[in-house]
Amino acid sequence: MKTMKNIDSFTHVRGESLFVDDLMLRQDTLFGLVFDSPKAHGKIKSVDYSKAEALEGVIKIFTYKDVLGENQIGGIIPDEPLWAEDEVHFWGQPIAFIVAKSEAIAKKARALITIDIEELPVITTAKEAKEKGSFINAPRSFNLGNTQNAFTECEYVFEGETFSNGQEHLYLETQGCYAVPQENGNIKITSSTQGPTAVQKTAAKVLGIPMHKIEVDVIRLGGGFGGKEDQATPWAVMAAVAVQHLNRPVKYMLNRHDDLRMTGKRHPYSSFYKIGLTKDFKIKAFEAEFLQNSGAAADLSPAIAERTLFHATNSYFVPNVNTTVYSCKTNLPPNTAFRGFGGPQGMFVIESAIADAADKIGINKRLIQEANLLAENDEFSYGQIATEVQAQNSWFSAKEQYQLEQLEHEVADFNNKNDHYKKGISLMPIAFGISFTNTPMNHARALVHIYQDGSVGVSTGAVEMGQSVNTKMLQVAQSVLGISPDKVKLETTNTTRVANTSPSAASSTADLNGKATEMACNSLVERLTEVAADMLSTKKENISFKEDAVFVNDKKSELTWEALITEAMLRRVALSENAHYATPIIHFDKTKEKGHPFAYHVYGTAITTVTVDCIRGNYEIDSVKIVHDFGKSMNMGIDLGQVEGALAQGIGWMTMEEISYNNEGRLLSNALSTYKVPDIFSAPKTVETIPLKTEGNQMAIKKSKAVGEPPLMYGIGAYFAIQQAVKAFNPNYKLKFHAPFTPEKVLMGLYEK
Ligand code: LUZ
Ligand code: MOS
Repeated sequence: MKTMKNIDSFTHVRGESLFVDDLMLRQDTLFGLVFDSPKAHGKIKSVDYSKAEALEGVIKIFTYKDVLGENQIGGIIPDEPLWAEDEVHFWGQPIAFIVAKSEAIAKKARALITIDIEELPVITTAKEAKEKGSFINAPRSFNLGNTQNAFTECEYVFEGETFSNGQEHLYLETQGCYAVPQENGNIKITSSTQGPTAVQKTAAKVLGIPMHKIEVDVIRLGGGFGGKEDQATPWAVMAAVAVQHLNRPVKYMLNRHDDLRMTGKRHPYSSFYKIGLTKDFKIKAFEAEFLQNSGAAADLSPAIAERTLFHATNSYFVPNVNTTVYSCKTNLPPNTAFRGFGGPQGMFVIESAIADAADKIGINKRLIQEANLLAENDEFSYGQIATEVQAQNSWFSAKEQYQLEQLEHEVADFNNKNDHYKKGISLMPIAFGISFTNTPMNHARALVHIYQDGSVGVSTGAVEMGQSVNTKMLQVAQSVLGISPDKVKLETTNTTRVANTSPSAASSTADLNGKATEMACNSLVERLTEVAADMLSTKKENISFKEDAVFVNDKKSELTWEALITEAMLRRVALSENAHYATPIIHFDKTKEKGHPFAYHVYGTAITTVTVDCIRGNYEIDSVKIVHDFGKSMNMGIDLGQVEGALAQGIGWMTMEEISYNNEGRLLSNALSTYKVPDIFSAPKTVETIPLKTEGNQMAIKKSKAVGEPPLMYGIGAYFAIQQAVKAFNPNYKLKFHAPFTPEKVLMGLYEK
């Protein structure tokens, strides 16, 4: 397999790639630091800044009083102040922004601030919030058929409860920004954000100035995973406020502790399900109530809640569905986007319901899964008709290519022969919808310049965050123009070159920005074709561009790319092009909760095998064997990296990453000593990925398929494989659906009576 390397790999391995923290600073640069709430809920009686302000080197301490525009950063719902005014709603909520001559001074100053808070009752769980009627917005429901009637016709009906915990993004690069004053009150912000336009728009609103006065530039991110879709914004805006007042550059990089404490995470969910099956194991009806722990402000919670409903039946066809989600307002930091965006939380519930049903009926879970896989023209609960479905294809090809029955045999055999180690095996199918569920967000633009020496610069709205989107954009430009990769450069993501962008999110960045790049390059090709046809005295239809040259009737001519560009310049042909792409077909009607929100779905199946140490309760993931629908992958190396990375992240979420807040709303897992993420020892011993042979999708770039988020949900398989192993050791174990399945919980399950 030979694919183009990530174009950043050379500078990455040499440590030369630039991130916010690597920027050369202007000499007069100042350093910011947030003073945040030491309580989860209360009224601010007083704050004493006098000692901090008196400290040598402290320039100014900013609060909501210094906001000249609106003290408001809420994206979907305006319910979040940049700085707290008279109340605090979560531990870690920003109250003030200290600007000093050095980070060390700012830190010293922070310790000198005293605050008096009159404490109010703290809610940390979604269930408690629901009991108290504390919600972000109205609940949403997706319905299909009639579940009440359907349950009466079912042979089996089971009900139960699940919980899945939050997850820390743990991007290698913490949140940060550098804001620099320009002339006339303009400000340039370099930010580690997935959403440059969100930063620009929010900064303009808070500062009370037009958007054109704010330029946001993004070089690349050291990881985002959703954590920088919305939550890169406040730090950048605070720095911009300081620049507005001081007319000096301000830098703010969060240290890891501050980042962990002050930022939101994946949403924990408490859920209830009711599943009804016929005697041949068809899921006839499914009901679920999802309680999303949204935290103290909306952030992206309503959109995430919506995606939970979209994925509540995973890759199964269920004719009668009734699902409701509540965004529950609690006193935790506002939870936010995280790879999968509520989808994984939804899928965990139906997989739990199926496991529960299988256990109680006394059959293998996979028999129920297999009996219900989506087929062509099946209807999702939200009205979209499934087409080009690969649910059964991926399932059965995983079964065959990995010889599932043999694997199951080996597990059973191992379990017969071993008393203190037990193995478990599970299958995890996925179907993940591609597009922002909020239809108006599905657009992107690209700006392509051909310079007069034939080299090319490409700007798009895509943010490079390690997913290699820039490499894919380069491949698009280079292949459409028929030139070698080294002729193309990807520019930074900048709001002055590509405006009004949607964040790089929803697995859609390469599709949306790639299509725009393709369109811009096609327009350039069209124009250059005319020049070439004229120069070579042939018809336009005979011309094509390949190998840095002009081809006539598929034969290389004398005319090189460079010579063509030189001539095009002399003829005053425009060598720049801007293109706009908006995903066709998709639509959604929220008043009916029906429509066709997704351009397409990504499918796949993973087989996970684990070994549990039944003395200690710890476990190893032996192998994960995947059949994944890449479409016609543009770059297999990059796409395999996405599958493996997402899988590791999914396994971490399901098995070991345990976010913990105490009853007062204080984050206990506030360091990597108390928050365990997968390392090389907890990674699966082997991961195999076989690409499903499919046509690919027209709606995706170059008939590939989006790959960023879908494979995360393969990690859910680890939960159920461990559960099987526990059950093999202890037949009395009652299935619980409470993720992560940590070694402590495994141990309790192994010895439960
Ligand atoms: N972000 C967003 C997302 O704003 N809308 C979405 O539908 C979405 N889906 C996945 C990940 N991020
Ligand atoms: Mo997202 S969860 O920023 O794709």
